[in-house]
Amino acid sequence: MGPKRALITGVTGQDGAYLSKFLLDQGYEVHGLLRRSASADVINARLKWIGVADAITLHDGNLTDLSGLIRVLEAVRPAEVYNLAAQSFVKSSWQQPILTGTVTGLGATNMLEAVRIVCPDARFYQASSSEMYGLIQEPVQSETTPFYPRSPYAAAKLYAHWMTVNYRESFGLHASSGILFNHESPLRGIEFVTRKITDGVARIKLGLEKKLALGNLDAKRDWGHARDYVKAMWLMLQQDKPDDYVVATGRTTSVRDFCALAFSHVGLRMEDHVTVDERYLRPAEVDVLLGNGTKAKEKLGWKAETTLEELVAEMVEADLARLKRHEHL
Ligand code: NDP
Ligand code: GDR
Repeated sequence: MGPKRALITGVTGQDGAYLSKFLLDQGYEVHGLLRRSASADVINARLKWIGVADAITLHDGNLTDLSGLIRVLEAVRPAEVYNLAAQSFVKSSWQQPILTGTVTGLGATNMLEAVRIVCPDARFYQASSSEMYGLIQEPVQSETTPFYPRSPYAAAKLYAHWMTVNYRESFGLHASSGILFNHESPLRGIEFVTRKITDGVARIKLGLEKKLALGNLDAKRDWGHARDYVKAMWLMLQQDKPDDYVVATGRTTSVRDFCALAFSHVGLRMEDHVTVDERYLRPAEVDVLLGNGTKAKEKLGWKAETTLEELVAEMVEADLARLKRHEHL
């Protein structure tokens, strides 16, 4: 018997890079779905940064194209499928609600269908999100907290989440849904607030910029490190029974406090540099998220290993190093 084979959709994203590295370290043969782009030179930048670009096999495909997904699954025959691909930027989802619904929502159904048709014994992971809690119905959110999505993105994720549950219950798929709270890293997309802040701090420290314009500084998020969170995804698929799990740190922090931490890491004060620009406000906001990860701790033996302070330091240092090398990611 050869090594276990995994297929990751969204392999070129933040989590795709960390999960690829994690699975390769576990001895897996890793395959990824690659959405074709004219900018082929930058598309696997994260995989290169983390050092796995040459170790994984990429297959052309798109979540919106069921027949292509079927062909990829027929070629790979994976034991585990991680569905990480999505239009994942909440703010863009108001500008592109139909695309977001098609990729983030129906795309997951396409993947479930492809698995059901080609390899129904494969284990399936769906990247669900704390955004599904939206206008929170309980101060601390667990697997039993009712959902209240507040964006086209969150509504699409909720549909994908319930389809995952539905395919598990209807067809007996080993399909699990990880309700992951925000997780960040040096590989976070530049448009998300944490990376925008650490990149901005590094630019200001190096004298490349003077100001950093942000939106709602009062929003609070439960922020962890992507490196820790991909391990939880894998642990879910190692369980005898598929299930849904909240993955969170149990600590919530405002954008303002995250920002203050990042500026103080380089000896600067955020008050001297941060401005508020209403272009970055959203039509509807998710004010606060805070996860209860007790089930993941008890059943998976998982807990966050990186503190917020360590995360901020790692991200700021990575952006300083990247800018000094004139590299962009
Ligand atoms: P990213 O935005 O970094 O990555 C998204 C990935 O999806 C990219 O590889 C992107 O490809 C791919 N993709 C987008 N559209 C398509 C498509 N039509 N067909 C195939 N691939 C496509 O997200 P993250 O790594 O941060 O997150 C991974 C998943 O987890 C996402 O589903 C996200 O919504 C979800 N999630 C993330 C959380 C977080 O805090 N990071 C928390 C909870 C859930 P390309 O590189 O070509 O753009
Ligand atoms: P989020 O992440 O919407 O939680 O979704 P994001 O970092 O975009 O926003 C977090 C909070 O910060 C506030 N904010 C700003 N956000 C951005 N992007 N830019 C700004 O300038 C800014 N200023 C303040 C936002 O209003 C918001 O309250 C992420 C994504 O990874 C989703 O795919 C994932 O599902 C959830 O996390 C969990």
